[in-house]
Amino acid sequence: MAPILMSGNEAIARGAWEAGVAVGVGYPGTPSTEVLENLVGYESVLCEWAPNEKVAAEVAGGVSFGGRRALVTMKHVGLNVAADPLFTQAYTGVTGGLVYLVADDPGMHSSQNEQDTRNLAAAAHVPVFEPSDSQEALEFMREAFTVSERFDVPVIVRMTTRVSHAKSLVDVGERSEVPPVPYAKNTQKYVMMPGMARLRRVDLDARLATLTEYARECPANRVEMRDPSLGIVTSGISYQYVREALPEASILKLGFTHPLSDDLILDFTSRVERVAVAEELGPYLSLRLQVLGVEQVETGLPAIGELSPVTIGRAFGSVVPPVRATIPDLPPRPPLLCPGCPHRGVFHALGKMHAVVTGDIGCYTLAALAPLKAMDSCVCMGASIGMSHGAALAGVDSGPVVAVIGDSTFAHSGMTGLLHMAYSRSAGTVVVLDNRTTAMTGHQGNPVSGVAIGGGAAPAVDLEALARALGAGAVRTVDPHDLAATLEVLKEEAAADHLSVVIAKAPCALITRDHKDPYAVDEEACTKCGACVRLGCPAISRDENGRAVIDTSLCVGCAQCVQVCRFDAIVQVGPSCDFGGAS
Ligand SMILES: Cc1ncc(C[n+]2csc(CCOP(=O)(O)OP(=O)(O)O)c2C)c(N)n1
Repeated sequence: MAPILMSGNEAIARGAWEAGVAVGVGYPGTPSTEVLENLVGYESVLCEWAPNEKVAAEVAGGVSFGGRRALVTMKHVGLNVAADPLFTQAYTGVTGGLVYLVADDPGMHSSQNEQDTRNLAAAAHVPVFEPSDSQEALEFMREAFTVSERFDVPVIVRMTTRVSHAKSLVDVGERSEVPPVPYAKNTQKYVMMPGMARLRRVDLDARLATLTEYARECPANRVEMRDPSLGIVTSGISYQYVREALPEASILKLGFTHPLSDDLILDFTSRVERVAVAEELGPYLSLRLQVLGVEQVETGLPAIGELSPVTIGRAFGSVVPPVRATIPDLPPRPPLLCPGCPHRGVFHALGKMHAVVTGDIGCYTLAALAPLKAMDSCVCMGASIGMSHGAALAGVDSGPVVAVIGDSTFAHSGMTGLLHMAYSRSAGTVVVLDNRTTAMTGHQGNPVSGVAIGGGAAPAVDLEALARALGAGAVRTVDPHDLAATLEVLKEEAAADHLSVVIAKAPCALITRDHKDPYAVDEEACTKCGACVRLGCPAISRDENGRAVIDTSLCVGCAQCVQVCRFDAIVQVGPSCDFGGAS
C-alpha cells in the first residue's frame, strides 16, 4: 500500500489498531483528543470517553486485567489525575498490554501549565516511548504493546503538540488479532495490600533492570554518526529540529527514553569530541548525562517553551531562516466567546454583581478577559468549587463568592467539590454552565450531554437530581440568554443562606442549528453608550464615530445585546444571506 499522509495522532490510532487493541478510552485534552476520535473509526475496537483520566486509566487497567489490550489517552495534565492508578499499575503489571498515550504541550498552546511527562513516568517507574514523527508514532505504539506484555508493565507513549498535529508519510500495516488471555485469579499480582505490594515493588525493580537492557538494543534508539566534532543527544520533535539546523552533527536519537541505557549514552558520548543535549522542557536527558559525568556544551537552550530549528541553530552558531515570516503591525486579536455563546449571559450577571468568581477550565475561561473581566481564578479542572469554599473560609467579602464550572468539568472533577461543600455546611453558590457539550476541546459528548463517542445517543445524567443528591439545598435552572432572569436568580442564590447550584442551561451556539435572524443597530437610535459592546460579542464593534455596529454575518440572533440596550437601538433584520430560490 502507498504511504499515507497522517498526523501523529492519526498514526497513534492506527498503530494501536494494528497492535490489536480491544478498547480505547480517554478524556479529551489538546493535543491528544484526535487519537480516540480516530480510533473509534476502526473496526473491532470499542472506544469510550470517560468522565476523567483517572476513570479512563482504571477502565483500561480493567481491560488489561481482563486479558485484552487497552489504550488510554490524555493530555499531560490528565496524567496528574490518572497518576494514582498509574503508579500502582506499575506494581501490578498487566495481563493484556496497557498503553498510556500522553500528549505534552510545550509552549502551552492550549494548556494551563507545561509538564515533561518523562519526569512523572520516571517517578512511576514506567517505560516511555517518544516518537518524533508519524511513522514512529505508529511503530512505537505497536512496540509499546509488545513491551507492555513482555515486561509486565504499563507503557507510556509521550507525544508533544508538534508530533501530534504535524503530518508526515506513514507506511501502514495490517491488524494483528491478539487472542484474549483467559482470566485467572491472581491476588499476589493484583491485590496491592502492603504485603503483596512490597513483593511487587521488588519485582518492579527487576522488571526495570531488564527494561534497561532492552533500552540498549531497542530499535527506537539509534546512533547516527556523522561529524564526530559535535554529538547531540536528543529525542522527539527536537530530533527533527537538530537534523534541520545541524545536518552534519552526530546524533544519539532516543525513541525509548525511560529507562535510559547508560551504556548506550556513554558509548556515543565517548565517540564524539563535544556533547550537547537538545530537548524540550526537561531537564531530563541532560540530568542523566550529568549523573553519568558527561561534560556538556553550554547551549543556552531554554527549558521553557518549544524549541525550533532556529533556536537550535542559534545555539550552535548556525543560521536557519525562519519558516514563516511574521507580519509586522498586525492588530492584536484576543480570543473571545463566540457570538451567541450562552456563557456570556452568566458572566454579564456576575459582573453586575461584582462577584468574586472562582473559575474553571473550558471555553468560559475567556470570560476572565476584557471586556467581561468576570473571572478571578482558574487553576485546574474542578478547582473552582473547592476554591470558592476556601475563599469563603478565608473571609473574602469584596463581593459574593461564586464558583463557575462547565458541564464536562463538573462531571470530571467538580462533583466531589460540591459534595465537600455540602458536607462542610457551606452556603456558597455554584454555577454549572450546561451547554450540552465539551466545547473547548471540539464538542465531545460527556455524561451530562447524553452524547456518546462517535455521536450516538447515551444516557444523560439528570443534573438537577445529581446536584440535590450531592447536597445542594437549592437547585435552579436558568436560561442564560435571559439576562434579567439569570441576574435575579444569581443574586437571590448568592444572598441565600444555603448551598445552591444554579444550572445555566442552553446549548453551545456552535452545536445548535437554532440560529435566529440577525440583529442590526439603528444608527439614529444608538447613543454610543457602549453597553452592547461590553458584552464582548465578536459580532459587535464600534464604527469610526463610536456608534455600535453588528456584523450580521456573525450574529446568530441570541438577542443578549437587545436586552442591554436601553434605547431600543438594536432591531432584528432579515436573514444575512438571502439567496432566494424556489419556493
Ligand atoms: C486534567 C485535564 N484534562 C483535560 C483538559 C482539557 N480540557 C480543558 S477544558 C475541558 C473541558 C471543557 O468542557 P466544559 O467544562 O463542558 O466547558 P465548555 O468548554 O463546554 O464551555 C477539557 C477537556 C485539562 N485542561 N485538564
